[in-house]
Amino acid sequence: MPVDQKTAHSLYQQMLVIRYFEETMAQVYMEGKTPVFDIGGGTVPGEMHLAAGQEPVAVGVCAHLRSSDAATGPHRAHHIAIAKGVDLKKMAAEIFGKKTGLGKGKGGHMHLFDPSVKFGCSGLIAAGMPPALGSALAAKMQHRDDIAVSFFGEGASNQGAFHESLNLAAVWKLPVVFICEDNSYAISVPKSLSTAIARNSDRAQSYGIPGISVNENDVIAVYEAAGEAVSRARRGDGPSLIEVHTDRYFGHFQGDPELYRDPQEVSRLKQHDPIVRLSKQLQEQGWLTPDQDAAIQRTARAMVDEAIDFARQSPYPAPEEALEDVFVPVG
Ligand SMILES: Cc1ncc(C[n+]2csc(CCOP(=O)(O)OP(=O)(O)O)c2C)c(N)n1
Ligand SMILES: [Mg+2]
Repeated sequence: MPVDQKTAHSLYQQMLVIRYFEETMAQVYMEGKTPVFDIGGGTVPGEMHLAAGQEPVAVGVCAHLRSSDAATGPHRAHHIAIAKGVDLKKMAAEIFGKKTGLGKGKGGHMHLFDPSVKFGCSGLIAAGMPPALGSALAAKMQHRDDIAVSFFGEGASNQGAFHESLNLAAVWKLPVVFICEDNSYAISVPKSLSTAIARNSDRAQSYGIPGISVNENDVIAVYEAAGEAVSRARRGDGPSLIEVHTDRYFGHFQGDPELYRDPQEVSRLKQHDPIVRLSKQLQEQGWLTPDQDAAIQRTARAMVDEAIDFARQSPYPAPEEALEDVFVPVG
């Protein structure tokens, strides 16, 4: 499915929104956590996993989705939420722990949930895979042509839930697309130390479903591969697995000393930055003027600034609301 000019502009803008959001979060997160790193302190207490560099995966896939399609993500999921259409202001407020957030500030950055666009994520790796199957099964039983997409990291591909989900989706021919984001690391563990084969997409064959490997961190390549898999799922031909080789620019979490990788690695990766590359490519083919480029960048920046301001200005939940909207053990 080749990309047209309007879609290309939209892919570009969404990648910029994600990049600006993640870069802004990296700064906001450090407020109140210095001089000695205090993970519980500051504007955004707790862990923070950012996805700058991985924009092509979420954006290239979600461009094919409707709000009635489901998408599940892991602990690193801001990019997927944004690409799936989650409200940026409510998402920022949730990350800040504010009452105006998606989960009234009680989920935080790893537990973003938005039923209006059928998006959810979880801090447990591979835990989004079975619920994606559930959503796909519901669509199939109700004769809707909605699908479900499950995003997870290459580290999660060694979890039992990965294998069980692929098998069940294949046996029941469910409308699911599995997206493995291979960013080369699971925390500090390189893929070569955790996985005996080079490509997780090869595992699809053992479940009798198509496995596709996208070797470049490129939004157009992802868009084209995902288009095929989404159409296949929508027309009732069953699941597919797509693995994308992508790049993580920040540490596993903010505050990660990253002793497991060469300090020059990220600057080398950034030489092939997918956002810069797309802008250049579109300009060269006459699809983007410098003025249009500047306008798209301004719009993306304004969206992020507005969301962060909204989150800052929103109130915290009141202490007496602490037990509302949460599961409380009985007895
Ligand atoms: C079930 C489970 N086991 C262990 C962890 C701890 N953990 C958090 S992230 C992570 C690595 C995930 O690696 P990958 O799937 O490649 O995702 P990435 O962080 O690279 O996006 C682990 C082991 C967890 N959150 N859930
Ligand atoms: Mg990984």
